[in-house]
Amino acid sequence: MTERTLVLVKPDGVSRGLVGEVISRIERKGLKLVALELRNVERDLAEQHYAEHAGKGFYEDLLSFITSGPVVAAVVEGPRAAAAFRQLAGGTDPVEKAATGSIRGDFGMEVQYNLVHGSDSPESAEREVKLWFPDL
Ligand code: DAT
Ligand code: MG
Repeated sequence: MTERTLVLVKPDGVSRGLVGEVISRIERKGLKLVALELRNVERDLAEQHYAEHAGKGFYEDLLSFITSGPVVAAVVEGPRAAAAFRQLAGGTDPVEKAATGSIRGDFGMEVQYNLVHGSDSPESAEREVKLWFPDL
């Protein structure tokens, strides 16, 4: 059973010139790109995307950050795509949780600036793909 997941290269990843690096890792892993777009994120989309974090201490900073500059949004497909990309991304904290060899482990220093987003389950992926790419 193939599966789709939503990947974002967040504003820090785009401004640091790591889009190609992230896409290259997705392709080398064996995942397939089915949509890819550079876009500015409206506050409304950011709120819906991060709805599960509403009310948390870092929520406002998270929304400011994700709307601060262009992101690259992608839909990636393959068997267990959500888990496969989460493995490529590494844990949320680039220093304490992300292994060396992962995107966050190799390029990140701070939780807030951890470069990429990947849906955390097939169910989240379905919701997020619909949200970002309603016509797909
Ligand atoms: P992930 O992006 O690994 O799915 P998450 O869903 O728990 O992590 O959080 C979403 C984003 O919010 C995360 O990528 C970075 C930010 N974030 C999470 N925990 C944070 C914290 N304690 N302080 C600051 N930012 C945080
Ligand atoms: Mg998450």
